[in-house]
Amino acid sequence: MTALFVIFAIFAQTSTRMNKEQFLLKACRLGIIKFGNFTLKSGIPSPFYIDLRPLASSPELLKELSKFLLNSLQDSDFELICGVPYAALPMATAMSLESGIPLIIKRKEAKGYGTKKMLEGIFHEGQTCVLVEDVITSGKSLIETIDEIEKEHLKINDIVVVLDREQGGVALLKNKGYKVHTLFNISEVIDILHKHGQLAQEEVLRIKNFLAEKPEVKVSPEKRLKYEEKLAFQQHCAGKKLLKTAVQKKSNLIASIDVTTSEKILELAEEVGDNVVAVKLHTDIISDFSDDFISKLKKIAEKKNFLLFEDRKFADIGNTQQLQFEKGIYKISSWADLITSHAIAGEESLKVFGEKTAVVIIAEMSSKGALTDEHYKNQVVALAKKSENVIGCVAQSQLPENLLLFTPGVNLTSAGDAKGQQFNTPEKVITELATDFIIVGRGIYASADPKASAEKYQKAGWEAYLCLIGK
Ligand code: S5P
Repeated sequence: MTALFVIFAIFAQTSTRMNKEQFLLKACRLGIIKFGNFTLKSGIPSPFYIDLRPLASSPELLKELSKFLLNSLQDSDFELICGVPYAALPMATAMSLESGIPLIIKRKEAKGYGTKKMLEGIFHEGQTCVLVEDVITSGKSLIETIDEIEKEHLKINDIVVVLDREQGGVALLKNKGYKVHTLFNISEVIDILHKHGQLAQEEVLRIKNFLAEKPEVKVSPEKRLKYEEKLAFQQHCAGKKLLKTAVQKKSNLIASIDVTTSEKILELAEEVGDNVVAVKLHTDIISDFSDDFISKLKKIAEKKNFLLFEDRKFADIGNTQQLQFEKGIYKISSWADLITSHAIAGEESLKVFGEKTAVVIIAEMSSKGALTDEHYKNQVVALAKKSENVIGCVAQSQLPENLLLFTPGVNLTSAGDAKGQQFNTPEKVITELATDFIIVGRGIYASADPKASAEKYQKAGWEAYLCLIGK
């Protein structure tokens, strides 16, 4: 019997069951959601705290929950059920009992003896397995579980989640190609509780404001993903190339060659090319820009294996940005692997850059008194997550893991300039912000020996990264 048939049969006989809303109200009486001021494991404050484990102590609700979860999988077919340990284990078990579909058990740690298996139960290669999770936040723990299950050659297409905290996890998994079915999201829960007089208006507003800010789960820097792991999430071809280059060259350095003649740029690109993943330009400061210059630079980029990054910081309506990107003397679209853009003109304005060029949007600026405050940054990040051609942001603080972080304002010997620039060391931005790429301008091109300086920044950046990932 297929999963589809079983699920249909369960619902055909249960027309008198409680609805989702009634279920939630009953479940809340078990204390599964608390409101107040909490600090999550990740260190961020939260006005609510969710713990679905008490549901396991109510056979009635657990059984009901399993039916809801199975119902949300009506259009999916699967041969096995697996819960993410520990909170989802009773849920997965109940789903298995309800549907007759076999359960497999994922261990949190491998046994220290015997078979050292991570998956227990009876299964065979190629079977499809649905994954059950209680609460989804960043999606990171789910991805770890998926990896371990896929290592056993089982196929995961669908993931069913009881509650989505609306903090990026669902998008992350969808980006990776999984179908995510969620029973509730936190906004819906808040609305239901308010409707039934269980949550005061001020509390609703406080929580909605918190959700609108989209506070991201901060990855504690020591838990940052490696470049190889980020490669697995990366959808954009230029983003992939950038990450691959970082691994191949053991470098997270982008040299910003802000000099004004083509000859000097070509000379510096030759000198520092081996040490960098990308060369960043401001083409509009070049006094003798020509197509010939670009073709020579492209050849160096190919030879030395780095990407070309135009720091145009577009900030106009889509139509104008498109003209600036494709036309004029620079014809940026014809050669740039990466570009920077502000997001000030909104989501649509970013679409004009097409699919080939990766866009890095400016979330925070490094200069003193910049107007890019936290509220602005959060809005830019939310937009970055939605836009397919955006691979990350320029910022001075952490980003969600699925966005790449580019940090300028990096210098080993200076704290700033007289025009507002503020500098940090590579160690600081990598260990404290988990920056993916450091952008260095004057620290390299204005030094007495740019080649030696590029080597120094490459080494400092890579060593700080290795230290962070524990190597
Ligand atoms: O916030 C920012 C964003 C950027 S892209 N702060 C910056 O400094 N940049 C760019 O990084 C800036 O335009 C310049 O090209 C480079 C920093 O150069 P440096 O000489 O100050 O290291």
